[in-house]
Amino acid sequence: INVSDLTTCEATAQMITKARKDGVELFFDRASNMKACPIGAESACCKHCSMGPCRMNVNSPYDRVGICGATIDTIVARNFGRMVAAGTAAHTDHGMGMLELFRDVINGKNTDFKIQDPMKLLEVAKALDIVTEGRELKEIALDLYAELEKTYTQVDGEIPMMKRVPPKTLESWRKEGIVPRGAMREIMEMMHRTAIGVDQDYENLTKQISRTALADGWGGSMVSTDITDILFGTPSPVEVEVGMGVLKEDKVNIIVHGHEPILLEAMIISAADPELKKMAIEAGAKGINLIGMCCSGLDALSRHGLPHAGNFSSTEAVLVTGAVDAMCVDVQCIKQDLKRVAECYDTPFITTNYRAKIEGALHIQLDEHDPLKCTEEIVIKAITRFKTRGKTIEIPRKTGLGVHGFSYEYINYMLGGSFRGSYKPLNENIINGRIRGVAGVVGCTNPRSKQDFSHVELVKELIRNDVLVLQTGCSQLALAKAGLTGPGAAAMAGPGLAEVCETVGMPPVLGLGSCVDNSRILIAASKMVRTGGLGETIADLPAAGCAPEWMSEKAIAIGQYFVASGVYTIFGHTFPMTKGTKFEKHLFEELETKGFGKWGFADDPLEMARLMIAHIDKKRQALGI
Ligand code: BF8
Ligand code: SF4
Repeated sequence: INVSDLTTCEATAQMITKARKDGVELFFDRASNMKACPIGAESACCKHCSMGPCRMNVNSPYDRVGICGATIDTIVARNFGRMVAAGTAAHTDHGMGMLELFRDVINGKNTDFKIQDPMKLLEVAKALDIVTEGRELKEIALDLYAELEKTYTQVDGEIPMMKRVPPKTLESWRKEGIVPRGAMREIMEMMHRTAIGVDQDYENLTKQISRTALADGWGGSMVSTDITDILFGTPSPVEVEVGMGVLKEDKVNIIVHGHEPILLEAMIISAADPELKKMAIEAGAKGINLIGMCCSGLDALSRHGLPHAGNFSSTEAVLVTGAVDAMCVDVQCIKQDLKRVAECYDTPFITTNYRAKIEGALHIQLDEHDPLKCTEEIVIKAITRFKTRGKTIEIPRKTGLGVHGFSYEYINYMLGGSFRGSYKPLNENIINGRIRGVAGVVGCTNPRSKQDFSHVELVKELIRNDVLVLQTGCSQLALAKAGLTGPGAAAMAGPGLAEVCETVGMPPVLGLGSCVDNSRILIAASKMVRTGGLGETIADLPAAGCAPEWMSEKAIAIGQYFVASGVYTIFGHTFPMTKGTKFEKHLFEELETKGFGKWGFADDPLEMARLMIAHIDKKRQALGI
C-alpha cells in the first residue's frame, strides 16, 4: 500500500517510509493486512451469554434471531449501549480523578499544585447555587467538591450540572425520563439492562443509552474540564507549534501521551527543575524538550502553549524518529504496540498509572500525593538515553503554527469585549447571516481512513461556506498540523465568516482542547440558547457536529450526548449499525422528531459538509433567519 494512501500528514508519511526501511511494523500495516469482520462491523453479533455467540445475517437482518430470541434491533442496541457505557466510564473515571486531585489540593494533601483560577472556581460555584459572598475560598471549594462529587456517586435526583442546561432542553429530558442521576448509577443500569434477558426493546434501551451519555457530557466530562481549569488555569489563546518537527535533535525529548492532566502538569514542573536541567546539559544536551501527544498534550497546549507532536495515528510513528528519549503514558488510547516500537529504537517506554499497565513495559507509578517523584525519575531515564542515542535519528521538519486555547469564557470575551460580556455578538452574526452556523468537528484518527484527510477537507469546506468551526481532540491536531488554526485561515473562509474573523482577530477554526473539553461546546451551545434569538433549545440552533475518523468507544458516548442534547451528529468511515433495521431508523430519524438531535453517517468529507450545511440551513429556515 502506498504511504500516500495511509496519511496526509507529511511527517507521519516520512516515518512510515523509515519504519518500512527499518523493518518495523506499524499499526497502519496491520490495518491494511487485517480485514474488519463484516458481521462485527455492522454490530450484528452478540456474545452476552454462552448460549451464543449469535451471528445475524447483515444482508437480511430479520431472517433470524439469537438463541434467546433477541432480534437484530435488541442486539445492535445492546452493543451500542455497552459502547456508550464504556466511553462514559472512561471520561467519568478521568473526571473523578481530577475531582479527587482538587480535594487533595484544597486539603493541602498535594502541595505541588495550587488553584490557578479562583475566578473560575467562583463562577462554577455560583452556577451551582453555592453561596460565595463573604466566604473563604477554601470553604467554597469544599462545598463545590461535595456538590460535584454527586456527578459520579449520586444514587437518585438530578446531577448538579443540569442547572446549566437550557430550561426547555432540560424539560424535554425530564419528559423522556433521561435526566442523569449519577454516572456510576447510569453505567451500572446500562450494563444491567444490556445483559441477557433484561431490556429487549430498542426504544426503551435508547433512553438509558441517552441517560448514560448525558452523565458523561453534562457530568463526568464537564466536571473534569471545569476542575482542570480551576486547578491549572482556564485556557486563553496561545500560539503553538504542532507536528513532529517540535522534536529537537540537540535536546532531551520527552513525550507525554495520554489523557489525565496530572502526569503532564507534574512533568512540566520536573522538566523545569534546575538540577535536572543541569544534568541534561552535562549530558551534552541543550536542554529538556517536553512535548505532548493526544489529549493531555492538548490540555497543556491550550493552557501553557506546550508544543505537541501530533494525534493518535502518529504515536508509533514519532518513535521511529529515534529522537524520543522517553515516552511516558497514563490512560486511554495507548496502543499496546508502542512498547515494541519503542524497543526497536531504544526509547524508554514507561507506564505510570496502575489502571493501565502494559505487559513487559517499565512501570513507574505516579503517586497523586507526590507526583514529582515519578516524573523526576522519568526525566533522569530520558537524560541517560540521550547520552547513548544511536546515530540513525531522522526528525521530520514540518510543523503547523496556529492559535489554540479557546475556552467558552474566552469566546465570550473575544466577541463580547469582556469576561462578563455575552454571546450576543455571536448570535447577532448568526442572525444577520455573516456566520451561517456553527459546527463541531472532533474526534479520533483511524488507520482504516487516510489520516487527517477527512478532518482537513471537511473543515475547509465548512469555513468556505461561512460555518464557524469548533474543534477538540485528534481532529484539532489534524487541522493544526495543516496550518488551519491560525488567523491566516480566514483567507480560506467565506466572505461573511472572514469579515467576522478579521474584525475580531480570530481564526475561523477554534481549538477548544481535549476530548473531555467537548463539554465546552455544550456550554457554548447553552449560552447561545440563553442569549436569545436562536430558539429555545439546543436542537433549535443552526449547528451540527462530526467525527470523521472516530475509533474509540469514547467517541460513541460523545456522539450520543450531542444527539441527546439536540445536535445532528455525523460519524464517518464506519458506524456500528446493521443497515435497514428499526434501531437504525430510530437513531438516524425518529429521535429528531422527538425534539432531540439525530445521528448521521457519511464517508466522504464533502458529503459530510453538505449534510451539515443542509441541516444548518433547515434550522435557519425554522428560525426565520
Ligand atoms: O480522547 S480523539 S484517538 S486521543 S479518543 Fe483518543 Fe480519539 Fe484521539 Fe483523546 Ni479522544
Ligand atoms: Fe445469543 Fe441471546 Fe446469548 Fe446474545 S444473549 S449470545 S443473542 S443467546
